Amino acid sequence: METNPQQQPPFNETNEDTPAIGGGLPVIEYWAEKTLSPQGPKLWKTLFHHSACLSCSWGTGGQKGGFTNEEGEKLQRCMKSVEAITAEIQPGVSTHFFDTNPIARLQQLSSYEADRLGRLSFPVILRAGSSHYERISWDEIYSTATEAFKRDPERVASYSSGRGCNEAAFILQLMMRTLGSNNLADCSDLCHAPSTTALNEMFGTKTSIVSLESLKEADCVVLAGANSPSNHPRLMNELIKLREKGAKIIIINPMMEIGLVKFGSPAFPVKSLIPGSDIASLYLQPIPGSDVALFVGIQKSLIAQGLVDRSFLQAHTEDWEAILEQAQNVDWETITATCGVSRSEIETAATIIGKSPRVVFGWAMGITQQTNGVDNVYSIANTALMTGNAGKMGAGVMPVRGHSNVQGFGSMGVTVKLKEEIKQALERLLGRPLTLPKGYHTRDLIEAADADKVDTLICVGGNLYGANPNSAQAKRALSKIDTIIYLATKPNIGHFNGLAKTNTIIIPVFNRFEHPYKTTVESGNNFVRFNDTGETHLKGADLVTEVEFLTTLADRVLGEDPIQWHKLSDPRYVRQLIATTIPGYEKIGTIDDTNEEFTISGRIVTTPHFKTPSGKAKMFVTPLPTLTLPKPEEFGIDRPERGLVLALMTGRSYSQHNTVVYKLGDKYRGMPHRNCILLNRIDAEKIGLAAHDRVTVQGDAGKMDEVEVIYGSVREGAALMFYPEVNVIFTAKTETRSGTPAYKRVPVVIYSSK
Ligand SMILES: Nc1nc2c(c(=O)[nH]1)N[C@H]1C(S)=C(S)[C@@H](COP(=O)(O)OP(=O)(O)OC[C@H]3O[C@@H](n4cnc5c(=O)[nH]c(N)nc54)[C@H](O)[C@@H]3O)O[C@H]1N2
Ligand SMILES: Nc1nc2c(c(=O)[nH]1)N[C@H]1C(S)=C(S)[C@@H](COP(=O)(O)OP(=O)(O)OC[C@H]3O[C@@H](n4cnc5c(=O)[nH]c(N)nc54)[C@H](O)[C@@H]3O)O[C@H]1N2
Ligand SMILES: [Mo]
Repeated sequence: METNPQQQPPFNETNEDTPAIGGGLPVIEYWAEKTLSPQGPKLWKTLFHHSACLSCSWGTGGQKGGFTNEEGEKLQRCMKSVEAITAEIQPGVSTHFFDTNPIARLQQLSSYEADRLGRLSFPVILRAGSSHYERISWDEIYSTATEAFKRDPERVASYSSGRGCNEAAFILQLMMRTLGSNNLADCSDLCHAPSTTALNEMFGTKTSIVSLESLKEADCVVLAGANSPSNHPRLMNELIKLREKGAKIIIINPMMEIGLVKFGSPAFPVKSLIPGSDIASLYLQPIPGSDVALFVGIQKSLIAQGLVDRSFLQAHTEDWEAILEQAQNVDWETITATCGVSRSEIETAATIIGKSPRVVFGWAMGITQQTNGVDNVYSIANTALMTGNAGKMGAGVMPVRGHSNVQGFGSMGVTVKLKEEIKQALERLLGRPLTLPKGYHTRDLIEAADADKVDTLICVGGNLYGANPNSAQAKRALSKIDTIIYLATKPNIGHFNGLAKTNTIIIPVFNRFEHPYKTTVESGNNFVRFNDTGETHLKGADLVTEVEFLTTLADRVLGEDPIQWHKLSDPRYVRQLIATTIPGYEKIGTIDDTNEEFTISGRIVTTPHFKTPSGKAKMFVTPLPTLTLPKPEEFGIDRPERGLVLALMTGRSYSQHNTVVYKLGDKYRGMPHRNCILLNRIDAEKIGLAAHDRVTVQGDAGKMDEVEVIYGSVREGAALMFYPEVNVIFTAKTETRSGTPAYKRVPVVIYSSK
């Protein structure tokens, strides 16, 4: 067990390269640089295009164009939007590029370099034994793909990443299920699956129960395990406005992220941009992976302070007695030793939460990417329920989602855990019962492929290779699959390292703002946006839409009976099917006539009646984790006495979107390039390291050398590195109920490279 903190938090010592606030002038400078560049006019046009932002799920794009959010508020485009669009409006990869660059050379490209190659604009294939990707005709693509999809359905799989549209997602799952496959792996398996699992059991719904409108009424927001200044910058505008109204913000994060302390928002140019606005009222820095202990501590203190809403628990929840009993019985010593946060700080948090009339609890990857991710979410929701903070305006539980349409993919049924209601609707559509095999989620897919159980894989976006832990295993597993088809807008390291045994095909697709027809996506706040048509800047490019590719393939593989796939190439018709299949999506059936974007019905809960069979929220006891780390000698290193073991949190830098790197450095953490490890000065000094020294960082699957030591405001015993590069060094443990890897508590040993 890790012991109580040797040093008292806050662990707020930063390095000389860290700015005083998050956001601020660099954001405007970046805007200016990009919008005044030769690509500027195209960028501006896209920024005003009426479509959901490509970056995160905190949705933009109301009725009035690309700059408004779901509440119709203006100036809702952040720098991440500019970054994402800039990457999409790059010139096309030249025809000769693939002819002149063998795959061996392409495999040397970094994630940053792969993205800089430009947009994919014609389909290519890498055949077994060939050294080069080469252009391929559509005829050959469809005949190869059709053969591949006629294999045993249990050996056919898909993976998807939440950038596509709802219409493509719906067709993907319909095609797979009509085939008889339930192998619908999705990036959400690596992401918010623990939230989906826990919320479904507790509230009978898999998504946030808080709307943007409701968030604005909160008196307190608890934000755990989320680096929102980077990853959901427009959530910061809400936090700024809430603090100004007098609301309290409690941040829970082992790393003191500068933008969560003070954030300068361009949306408020005078009052906030330069001085920065205060964000955190209270900043707690737990040991990575220990949030359950922290929340149980808060619950214990709520009981002691008489701040539990017992009448709410009695009237609207089930099994609440067991949760109170657990909190009462576990002793403070265990709680503080597990989470490393002092009792007085935990009590302060409890007082703020218990005395605030309306509290919203939000969280992201620091909570879900843990071996006990589902328990983490339970413990947060238990705390909300104990204080009556669910089922009213201004309160509730709010997973802060990832990709801009990841939630839409889940709603459309792209999941191995299909809702019974959708299953029945699909059966009506097919006119026959559906027997669904268990299905591979993302980690199971890699394991199955590695065990030679997969013949065919279609990847609708994403970077399956780069997103998974243990890159060597991912590469080996994918190489055992006969045919892999990648649908993508831009090349990435997965296209060069995630190669199939026989045929690897890359198909270039239109992105969201280029589609020749309208599409829809769903935000993390359960709002459905209706994206306008657009056009691509790629002259003479041979692109296809995901909808067209999938319907053509399904038509060839499955024929006309019972589904006339060619009819599904009309997205209006797909929307009508969605309206009758997907609960809460009724309004999509008429959206082409009404143009009315909408909030999905039944998702936002503002009265304490939940979608569980009893109508009550169900609570779950959350065992405290036992957090151990191996000893340096267990890593098998030469001189263990020189080694220091740390709990490594792996995640995103300021300038990347998942596996796609836009800029090499992270200026808000003072990390100048990708090959850095951020740790506490006290830890570094334990093994005689100084800032900027070079170390080897070793996990259970590999090591990285010459990693630069950067001091930062992370708690002692923890460290931070960037993915996808770091995925080379570890085999993550997987949360058993959700399948999500524990990317945020990776045991590593570091030692000097000298
Ligand atoms: N610009 C940009 N936007 C994005 C993305 C992107 O890559 N770039 N990715 C999108 C996607 S798919 C997702 S899922 C989201 C990701 O959004 P986040 O979840 O904000 O992203 P991460 O970088 O994974 O960082 C999570 C935070 O968790 C903290 N943390 C780590 N371990 C723990 C712990 O044990 N407890 C607690 N309480 N905190 C911990 C880390 O210090 C870090 O601040 O963002 C989405 N939006
Ligand atoms: N170590 C570590 N690993 C992690 C994480 C972590 O925190 N730490 N986070 C995990 C999380 S939360 C996630 S969500 C996954 C992300 O995993 P993925 O979603 O698989 O990866 P991305 O990097 O988002 O995929 C980017 C690619 O999508 C393609 N693309 C972009 N737009 C479109 C489009 O409109 N259509 C199509 N067809 N393709 C498009 C482009 O080719 C681009 O290169 O990574 C996971 N892996
Ligand atoms: Mo994600």
